[in-house]
Amino acid sequence: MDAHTTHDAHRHDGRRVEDQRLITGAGKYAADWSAPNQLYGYFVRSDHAHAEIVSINIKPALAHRGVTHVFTGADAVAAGYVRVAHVLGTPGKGGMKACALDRPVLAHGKVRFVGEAVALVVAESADAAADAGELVEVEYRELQAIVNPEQALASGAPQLDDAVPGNLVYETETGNEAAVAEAIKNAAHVTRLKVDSTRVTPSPMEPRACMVAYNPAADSYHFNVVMQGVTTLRKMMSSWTKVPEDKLIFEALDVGGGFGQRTPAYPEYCALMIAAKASGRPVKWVSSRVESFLTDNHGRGNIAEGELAMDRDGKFVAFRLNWIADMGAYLTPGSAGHIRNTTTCLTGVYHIPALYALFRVPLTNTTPVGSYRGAGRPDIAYVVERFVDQAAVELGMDKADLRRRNFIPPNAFPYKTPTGSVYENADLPGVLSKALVLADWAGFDARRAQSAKVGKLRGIGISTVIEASGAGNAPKDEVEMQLDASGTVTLYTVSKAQGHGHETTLGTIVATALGIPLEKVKVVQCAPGSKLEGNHTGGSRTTVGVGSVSYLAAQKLIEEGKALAALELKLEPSQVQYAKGEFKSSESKRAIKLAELAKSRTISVMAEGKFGSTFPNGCHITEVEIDRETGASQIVSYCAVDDCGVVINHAIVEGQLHGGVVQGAGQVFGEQIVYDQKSGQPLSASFMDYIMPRAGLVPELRGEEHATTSKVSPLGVKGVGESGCTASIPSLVSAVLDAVRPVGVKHLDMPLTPSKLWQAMQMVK
Ligand code: MCN
Repeated sequence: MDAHTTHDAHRHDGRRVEDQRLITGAGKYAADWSAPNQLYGYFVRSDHAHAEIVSINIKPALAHRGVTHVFTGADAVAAGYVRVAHVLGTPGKGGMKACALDRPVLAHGKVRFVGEAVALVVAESADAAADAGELVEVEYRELQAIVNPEQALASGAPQLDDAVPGNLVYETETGNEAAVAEAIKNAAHVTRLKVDSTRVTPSPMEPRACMVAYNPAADSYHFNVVMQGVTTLRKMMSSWTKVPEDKLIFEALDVGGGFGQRTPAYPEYCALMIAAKASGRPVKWVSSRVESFLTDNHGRGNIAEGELAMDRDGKFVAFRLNWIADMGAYLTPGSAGHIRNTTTCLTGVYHIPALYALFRVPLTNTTPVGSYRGAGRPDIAYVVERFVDQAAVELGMDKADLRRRNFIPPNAFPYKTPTGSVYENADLPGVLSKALVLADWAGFDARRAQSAKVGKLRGIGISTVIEASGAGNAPKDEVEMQLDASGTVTLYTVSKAQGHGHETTLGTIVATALGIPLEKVKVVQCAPGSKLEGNHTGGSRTTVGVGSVSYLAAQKLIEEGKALAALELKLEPSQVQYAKGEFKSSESKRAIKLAELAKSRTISVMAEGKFGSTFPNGCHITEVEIDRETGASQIVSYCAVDDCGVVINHAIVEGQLHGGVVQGAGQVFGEQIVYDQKSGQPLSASFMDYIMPRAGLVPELRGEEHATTSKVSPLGVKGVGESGCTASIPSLVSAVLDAVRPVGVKHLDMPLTPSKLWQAMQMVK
């Protein structure tokens, strides 16, 4: 039976088993954890973008009622908590090593962005800690700040740190520069463009929170914290603090959104360790939303400029990019991902023989940038698709035709890209054709004319994208499966859902493989102290990785069960068959149920696997209407055709796409982190001035699946968690530009707010 049929045979009705708990307020999030005798932490934060710390006076704060301790950068340095791990480890251009600045968990000597933690006040109540925080006196000597990544790299820019010459943290390149230069010189047409994948903040619903308790007997630390899985967090915390990994124990039950931002270690967690150890009591901190804006890693923040060259027939011959990846004041573990994920799909879904890209990472006085839903994937898809759209306009060609003409043909898979990635499989023309029909591409002119009658500008947008899912940094993905006397199968993982419905989907994989009801499967994620290895939930890899090993574990349980049943039946294991929770043999009248096997002892099996990348892909076609009088846009049609391989749960996949699409639309139409260019002060640090998408932004999403089965996973699955984000951004920008192009607006960067569109239309009047 192939993977597809297996899953269709036992398809769950789509309802998520975790929802009853989550929507009735029975979830337990990080701030819900409390411990007897706990203290409360409050962080005093820098209000300067770049300054020397001349002095800190903590005495008035210490004297405040209820305050037990105040910690500063000196304590962080004394603890040795100064060097955060990052993974920009591969030598860059000319063998360059990344100039990663030390990052004490409480600023020491200097502050480098607004919001950086300077002191931790610990008190008997959260209010006392916050009030005393106001009494910490920090004297700063302000230094010139740079928040604009291009200005940071410009010649003559002020040097932000002696350790980072020219403010260039890292530079790397890929491809063949000479071949590209030659191809561009000889090309029939060259499209030139500069696009900005704007800096945004992921904004999960649940703000960061962390409670740390120190156990002196074991010299260990227990964390209740928002997270996306244990492995990356534990490694980073250990490397920052030098506390061995097995002394760091993490616990979370529910997590209210992560989007990559909840993966890494943050300085606050390490500072709380200092406090918990010094006070001998658990210390709890819950972030405010303003702190989230200032200190949770931001996302995107890329500027790309380049050329796409083509021959007389519109066939792409070369692509050159000059890419600036703003990673802020300090590197984060997500920093490398931004470049790696971008490079993996640098030519998108197209066959482009010659390629060269230069990536530069500047030092700026801004919040660090980390992974955000796609972590480089939406950025490169956006850039490539903008180039292709612009080329179609310049050549006077249909946007869909130009894409089809340049697609990697189905028979070229597995396809090795110029950067060395191997795309496993895809049916790009099939996906496109399905989407064109679904969206009634051919009927657009009539709809545009209809909109014009009511004074609206209508535009159609398209994106055809591919991205990597699966793989991961962990040496392997591992799960444990236990069968108990009640017949319940419990699956243990070290990945952690943040709203994805893994209790349902991983449970479904196991229930399907064992032929038992989903109610008989329990999924336990990140049990404290678990010794399992595995990737965190991110990179849309949980289904490919953890899902696949869960399936393998079920197969092992069946094999082990056959051996045990054979003993009971006095037969050979090969004489025993298994189906739907029962072991039977034609040699015996007796059937043994799973539960019976475990009546005297819990049966446990482990499974592991290492999975490579799978490549989900899709085509999203969107239509917008723009009001000429106000510049307001409305999405009037959203059609998505996606290939995420075999689907485990159709409702969850649709939900994932919808969520991703809305996040993409948020970036396109409103979200943007803005800094004052002179002072470096953030100007969008609350939902008053940071425009989150509202429920009405994206109308009904019409979607269809177009699966090609992955061979990387025994389940045939590819990831889907980031697909909506990756495809929506280029498609929606394409639609808006298509709408305003007839009135003379040729190019705009996100966010496409009403005022920006209105102003652009006024300028060309
Ligand atoms: N799925 C499926 N069939 C497939 C592929 C996936 O049924 N062929 C299901 C999965 O089993 C899972 C969900 O869809 O329940 C997403 O699966 P997958 O693509 O494997 O991605 P991950 O579970 O690893 O999730 C990570 C991905 C990323 S990288 C971000 S960021 C993101 C996202 O998912 N953050 C999210 N979706 C999110 N959804 C919520 N609610 N909250 C977040 O923080």
